[in-house]
Amino acid sequence: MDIRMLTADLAAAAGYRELRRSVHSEPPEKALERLRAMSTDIRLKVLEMIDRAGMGHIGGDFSVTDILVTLFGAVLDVDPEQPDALRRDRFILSKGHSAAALYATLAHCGYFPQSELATFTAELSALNGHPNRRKVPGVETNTGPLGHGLPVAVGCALGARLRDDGSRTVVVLGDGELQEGSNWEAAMTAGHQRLVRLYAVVDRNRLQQGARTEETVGLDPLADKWAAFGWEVREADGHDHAALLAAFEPSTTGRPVAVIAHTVKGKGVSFIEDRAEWHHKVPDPDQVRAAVEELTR
Ligand SMILES: Cc1ncc(C[n+]2csc(CCOP(=O)(O)OP(=O)(O)O)c2C)c(N)n1
Ligand SMILES: [Mg+2]
Repeated sequence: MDIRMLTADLAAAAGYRELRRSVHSEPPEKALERLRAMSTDIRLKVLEMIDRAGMGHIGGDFSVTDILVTLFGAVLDVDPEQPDALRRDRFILSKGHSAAALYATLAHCGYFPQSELATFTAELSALNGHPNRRKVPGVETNTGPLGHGLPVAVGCALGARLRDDGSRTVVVLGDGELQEGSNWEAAMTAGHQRLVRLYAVVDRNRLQQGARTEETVGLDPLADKWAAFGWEVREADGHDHAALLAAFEPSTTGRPVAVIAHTVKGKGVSFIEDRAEWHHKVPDPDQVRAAVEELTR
């Protein structure tokens, strides 16, 4: 099976503008169906990119896919044709190692041609292993060194407050990433400043590189930690688009919102799911075929 043909077909079936329109005009079930189709498309693209490049972080990519799809498919107020418009929601993928999932999502939405995805990590490609704001439209800040996305997002949210333009800032963090102390300094500032339009999403897959978070530096009770730093905390199934949509409703407490998205690292392919070694293992050709079969079943 040629997965390139397959992903192109799926992308055509769930075009970005159509998807965005449907969120507002179609019955919720129909819109959710489209988001689910977009998630399948993104996972197939990621698989294709990593297969071609021979490198990548498939576990974290599949973990965060449904979060990215919900955000870009239905939540963020952004215009791929004007990625630098002053009034726009800001999105930061702090766990920058999941760049392939971000690139596939941005391309799906029309930030750049889907054909570019084939260059992932190639020499001179804009699509490096970690996102670069100077090279990729839609990337707000460079990420990769973990622990920097939330501090930058707090700055974006303070800027939006000064502009008073109503825009939101959304940052996605890995759970292992939360072991970086810089996050808690930023969280404390956001809570103190009551940055009500700031959302921090934790991709809570309970795995980091090579091990479980709770066996490395434990994070639980994670909701209590965010609450203690002055955040409104919401918990959601990070693979349920409807639950994620609800989690991005405006704050009801005048506080920044922490969304703890309970996820499965490698979600969608059974032999990749919840296994530490699939943090950055690359599937062999038989595994690629098996993964495509499972994702399109
Ligand atoms: C400051 C820093 N230290 C170490 C790394 C290497 N590294 C890349 S991904 C990763 C694990 C991250 O785990 P988590 O945040 O839980 O991400 P996910 O499970 O979603 O892949 C590590 C240690 C890094 N990128 N930056
Ligand atoms: Mg993790």
